Amino acid sequence: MAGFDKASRVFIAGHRGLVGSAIHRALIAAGHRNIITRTRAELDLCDGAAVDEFFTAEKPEYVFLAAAKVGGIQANNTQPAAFIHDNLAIQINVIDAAWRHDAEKLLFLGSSCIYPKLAPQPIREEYLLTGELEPTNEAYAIAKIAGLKMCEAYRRQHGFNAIAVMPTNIYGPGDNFDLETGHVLPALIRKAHEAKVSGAAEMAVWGTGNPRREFLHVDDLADATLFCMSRYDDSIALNVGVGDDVTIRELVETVCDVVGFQGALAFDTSKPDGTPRKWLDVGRLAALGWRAKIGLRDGIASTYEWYLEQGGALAAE
Ligand code: GFB
Repeated sequence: MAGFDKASRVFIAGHRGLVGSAIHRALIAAGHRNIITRTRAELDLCDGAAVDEFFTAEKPEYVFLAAAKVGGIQANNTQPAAFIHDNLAIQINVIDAAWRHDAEKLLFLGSSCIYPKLAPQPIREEYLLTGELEPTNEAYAIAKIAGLKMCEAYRRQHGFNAIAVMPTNIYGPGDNFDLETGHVLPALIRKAHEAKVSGAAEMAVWGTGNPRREFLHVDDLADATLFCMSRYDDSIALNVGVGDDVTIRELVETVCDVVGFQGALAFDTSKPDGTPRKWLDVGRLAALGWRAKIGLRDGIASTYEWYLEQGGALAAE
């Protein structure tokens, strides 16, 4: 077997999502010639029989499992059944089919929210399952933990080369700018832009502004996933982050500066803060030779540019 190279048959599950589309761009940029994709209309990953048929026909050698039901704090908090159901179904169908149809390797994407709510900071990989989860995203976290454990179990029982990475909060082109279901960074870009355009005196920010979050540009994450697909073959799910975090207040100040909104900030404390902090220890991946390259301010500026290119608020529809 030649290993993961430009001729490998690579399936990106979820190639239209934020992460999957970045992996798609990165694979094309790296010269991959055999990339297999399916839209949701072509292949429903929650449908086990359809997934099996797809693997029988296409026999992918390398699988990036980037398909997931994701959302911000509000979506997670209000749709727990959909988050646990869809994520478990996708994971069971894709991981199992990849193993049964003799894929060489699968990369699964976890998330930093699967660590305990009050984990010591920065969060090391071994803190997984050492405490209570954050209630606002418990259903999503349980599904993602099951995915990691499935990779571990298939490696142990079947010798299947399934690896996992745990990205911190991701943002970038292709993000969801919907104010109800999206994450904080795209929501703040949209709010600051709309406040500037309408001449509003203030913009609303959820929670107290005190929680701390770490933000990783999705192109950095895609680069890390290609790096791991080429060079990492172990059962420990690797943290992927930038090694640095900011408060939500600091984040919104940078966003307002980039966008050019100079009005006031109105913190709405009827909205949840979520986990107080989730700052990843990225020492393991750094020791293997990978580091994030895109700074937060530059990443926000290019994401804002992308948002404007999509027609501003229309990008959210
Ligand atoms: O990004 P976010 O929705 O999710 O919110 P989490 C992060 C923080 O930003 C919270 C605050 O403290 C929010 O209250 N925030 C301030 C806002 N203004 C806004 C706003 O306009 N919109 C949003 N969405 N937040 C998610 C998990 O947690 O992180 C998911 O629910 C997932 O499971 C994701 O893992 C990475 O960082 O709190």
